[in-house]
Amino acid sequence: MILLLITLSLFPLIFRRRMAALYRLRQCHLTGRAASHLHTSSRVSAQQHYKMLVLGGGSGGIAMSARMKRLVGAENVAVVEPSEMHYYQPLWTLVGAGAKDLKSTGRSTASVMPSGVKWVKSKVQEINPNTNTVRTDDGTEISYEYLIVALGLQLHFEKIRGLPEGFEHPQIGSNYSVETVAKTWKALQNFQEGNAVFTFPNTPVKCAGAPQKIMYLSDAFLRKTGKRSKATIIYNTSLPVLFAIKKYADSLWDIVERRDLQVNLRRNLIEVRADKQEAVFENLDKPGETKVIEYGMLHVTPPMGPNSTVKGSPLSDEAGWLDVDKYNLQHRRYANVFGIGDCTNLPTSKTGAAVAAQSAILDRTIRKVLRNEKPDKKYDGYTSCPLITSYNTVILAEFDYNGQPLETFPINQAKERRLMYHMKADVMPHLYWYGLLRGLWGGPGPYRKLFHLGMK
Ligand code: FAD
Ligand code: UQ1
Repeated sequence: MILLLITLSLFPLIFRRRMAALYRLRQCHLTGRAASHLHTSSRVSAQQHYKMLVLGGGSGGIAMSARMKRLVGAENVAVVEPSEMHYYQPLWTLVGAGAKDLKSTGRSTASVMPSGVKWVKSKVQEINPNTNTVRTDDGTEISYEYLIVALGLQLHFEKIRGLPEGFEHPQIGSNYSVETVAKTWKALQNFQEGNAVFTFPNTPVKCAGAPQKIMYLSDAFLRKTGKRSKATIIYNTSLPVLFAIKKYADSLWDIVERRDLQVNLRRNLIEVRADKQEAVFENLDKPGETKVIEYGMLHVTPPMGPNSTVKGSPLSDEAGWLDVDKYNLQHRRYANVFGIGDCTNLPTSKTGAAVAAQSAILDRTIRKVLRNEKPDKKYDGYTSCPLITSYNTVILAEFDYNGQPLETFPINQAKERRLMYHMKADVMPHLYWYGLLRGLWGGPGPYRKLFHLGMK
């Protein structure tokens, strides 16, 4: 198993070298034009046109721009992204628990942008698929032949009364944003006694396991520091289940019972009175019934929703998500528009692991569309959630559109394992920076098939 892990983690590094060599060859070949191939970060000032325009430079946007560079050449690809920094969000769970440094989760957007690809450092304000144009916040119009939408989802702390201003108080944190994740670690360290409360909102979220991972880590931290006996740990979730996939939920229920963690289903956080250290929850099964809980520490998972630019465009479905075909990721009404990741209405759990699998499918779909052929490869909904259950164990949940476990390794992944913790904390970041973002990691599908050969 350790050999397998080493192979997995070396894979992107090996390919990085190969791709770098290929890139150098290409640069020599294009000597005369090489200078214009270095990507630039500039505000756009005139009308621009690109064959392949990518909206959003997060996980899906950078992965697709690397893949599209290989397909159509860097000079034909542009990415619209306003942020100077790119973050590997999955590590924020460990930052909130003091096991990783926030700095180690971020790199400059310039450093992750594939070289030669144009970085338009602006915010997309409007998408007009009927004229094949987008407008940025400085009023510039960019036209495109093909559009890839990777705008992520939006956090809505403001939908909880008392937030975001409540974060000024030291007992509250949230692993979900770069501004609030360090506050989780502060609140955990400062906790003395009383209720430690963790929430899950009444909306779709990204990485649906993250709201409870921080509870398990907090429990472990309080045990380590001798404060656990003075704490009541409460997980108030809007969902009717602890986790959507029964195989993993069964293991998690075992853990919460063993570690004396209180789980209350169908409880939704509606207000934080930070000055009084009170959190107000509504009972979703009994409209009008609310309960006030005093806390010594509060971890908030905010309500989330579609990206507002997608929602305000003809590309959205009724709920505001990007309306794409669930198998080939092509827009359902505009054939030259495609989507990936958290901004889409793909009926699977929104994760970076899902983005990885989607990037390989979308690459294939676009190759086919460019050749006027029918997309053939189908996305099975693969998604994964490494459920961190302590400072050295993980349950590696992996499943598909049907909620069926789709496990990579030929072992029972519903068991807490140290090995999977190392995968999560040490291997995955490399897979992300050198594999996914360089368009070289399309999810573990091929490895799963290899590891299960002969097992059928
Ligand atoms: P993002 O990576 O969020 O990128 C969206 C990009 O769009 C951003 O860069 C943003 O600046 C840009 N953007 C937004 N609006 C505009 C605009 N108007 N114009 C231009 N650009 C815009 N996933 C896992 O697989 N495993 C995990 O263990 C895991 N744990 C997580 C834990 C936490 C605490 C969090 C927060 C997330 C976790 N995830 C995990 C989820 C994962 O990070 C996301 O699912 C993934 O990043 C989605 O990629 P994306 O490209 O769709 O969106
Ligand atoms: C994955 O591919 C991925 O992307 C790099 C993650 O980070 C966002 C993950 O957390 C996971 C679990 C996967 C799936 C990969 C394997 C090897 C199971």
